[in-house]
Amino acid sequence: MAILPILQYPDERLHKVAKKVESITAATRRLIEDMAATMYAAPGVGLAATQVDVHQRIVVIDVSETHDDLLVLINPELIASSGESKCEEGCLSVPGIYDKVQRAERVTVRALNVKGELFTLDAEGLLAVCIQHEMDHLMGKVFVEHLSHLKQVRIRNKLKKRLRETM
Ligand code: GNR
Ligand code: NI
Repeated sequence: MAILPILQYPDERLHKVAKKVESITAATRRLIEDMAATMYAAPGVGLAATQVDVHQRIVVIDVSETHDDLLVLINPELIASSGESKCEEGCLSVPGIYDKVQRAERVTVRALNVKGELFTLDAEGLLAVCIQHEMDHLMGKVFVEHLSHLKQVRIRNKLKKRLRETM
């Protein structure tokens, strides 16, 4: 298992749109293992392949406190959503920035698991937020893009400044 480097906003590659996984191969399974290791090491509750510069529709999530409930979503599709909730979000690609984002309260997602089996999942709470956050990544969208333009400019400047200071 390997810990993969996570792209940091603003990086153009975070805006690439991921492609559907056509077949789940040994390389796919390896990537998923590495993504899980990277998420747990960060630590984070989710990671989209986009964040590790792989532009395929693959997501790993674990919102359990014990870090032993890995959810793998391959080619996830949102088939239903309802309600509204505003929750404070953060992102491994936007370190140190937290802000509230309006999302659906409940979602139903359909995806393939690692074995290539189709399954459907109903989610609410943090899991529902996380699924929507990760599916945004697959579409090239980072959570800060849900915020006002002024906030986005401030976040970009702050991160660029921080990047300069650590060089
Ligand atoms: O670790 C993460 N925590 C989190 C908290 C609230 C809403 C979404 C998230 S996802 C984030 C990990 C990440 O960046 N996934 O893309
Ligand atoms: Ni994120």
